[in-house]
Amino acid sequence: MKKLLISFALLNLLAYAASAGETSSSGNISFDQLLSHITSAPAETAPMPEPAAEKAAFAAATEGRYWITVKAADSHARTRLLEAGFDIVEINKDSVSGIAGPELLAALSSKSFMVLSRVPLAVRAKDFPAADAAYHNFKETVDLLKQMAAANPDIASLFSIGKTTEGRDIWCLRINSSAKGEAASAKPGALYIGNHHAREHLSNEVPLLFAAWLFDHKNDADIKKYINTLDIYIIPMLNADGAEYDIKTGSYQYYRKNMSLNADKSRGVDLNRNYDSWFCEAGASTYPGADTYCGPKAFSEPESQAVKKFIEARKNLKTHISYHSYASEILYPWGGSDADVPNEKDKQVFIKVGDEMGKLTGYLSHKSSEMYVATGDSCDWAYASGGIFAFTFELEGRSFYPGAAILSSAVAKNIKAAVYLLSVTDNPYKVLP
Ligand code: 0X9
Ligand code: ZN
Repeated sequence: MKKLLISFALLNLLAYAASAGETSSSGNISFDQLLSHITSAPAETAPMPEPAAEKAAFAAATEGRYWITVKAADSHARTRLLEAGFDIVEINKDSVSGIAGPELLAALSSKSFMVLSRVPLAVRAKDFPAADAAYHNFKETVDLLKQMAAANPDIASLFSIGKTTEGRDIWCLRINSSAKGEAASAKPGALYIGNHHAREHLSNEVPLLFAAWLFDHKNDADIKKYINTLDIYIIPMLNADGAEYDIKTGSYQYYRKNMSLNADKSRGVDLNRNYDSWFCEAGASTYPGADTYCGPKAFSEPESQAVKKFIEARKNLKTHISYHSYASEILYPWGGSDADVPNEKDKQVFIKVGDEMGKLTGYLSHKSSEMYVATGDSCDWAYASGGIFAFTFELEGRSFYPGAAILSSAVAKNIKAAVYLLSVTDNPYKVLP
């Protein structure tokens, strides 16, 4: 129902914009129009009262699951918790919080972790904002990508980098004034990926709306220069299967992983534990049912395989952001080891570029492993294998489902950081004194 209403609202918006002559000269729906659609919350997109069937589905999905807080004094304790299969969602001074079902609760207690509090998930969920129709599901994401590519044929192209577990295309929007599609380019490249994790829907919106903003601003002097001299790739929804599963019933499922069927018939591999960087050595679980399950082997998953092939085929890539949520943090390698990256110049670039993007977003920039050591993450692999200056952005919010009201400010500040990354992509070492 919601999806129909969104399409209707967007059609109305487009019709209005066209009649008022407000579409950009290219005929593209503009970034401002997308944002005003989000912020004005027209009557058609107002949340519908939850029907009984949806309430029942939500109750079933959350039954026996709790929002728990567990004592954990430092990053090492946090790593042990990840290894027990606990997906850390929030980090507090001496504790962490996240979601646990009965099996995990039993495992935590057998390993002597101290559970400080537990709140049934359904109770907590009632606090979440419901007016999220402005977020883009898979079809809406693909439609918008196609529309942007079609409206900007001189600088944009769209292609699939592979299929997900369930056979959806993993779409990549490329912005480059000369090379199109999968053609090689010698221009320095920047890569933005969203939605490794299913329920982190804001991490699709940020790169998607960044693309819309770039097209809107393609004639600004600095943006024009980046479009003419760089090779820009935006893959907003890597884990489309998981993202769709998370919203399928109309009620959020708190789902993190992809949709692989595991050997024990459980669902899903944590894609951000499946890359070949100290695979499954720390901060990941070998138990298939766990939220931090690393998979049977590195790159066992079609989604991480697609990213591997994509990056390995493009030696021109210099910079990268992988979007996640939520912590308001910018993280750089290593994440799989307490050590700093061994190359001192690279380390200084990570610190400087991270700090600059931190100033633009208000996020805290620091080494990934200071949050917790977790191996197999995409940015460690991208840096180790391709020398790419790869940053994990933990976007803002106070939950995985922060509501539509957060979109305009989160997107605006992250556009600044994403543009800053473009400004150093020609030569990231130029930030050094
Ligand atoms: O655990 C993750 O994959 C990321 N956090 S999230 O809540 N989005 O799941 C953080 C990845 C940071 N990388 C490491 N610490 N290795
Ligand atoms: Zn994530």
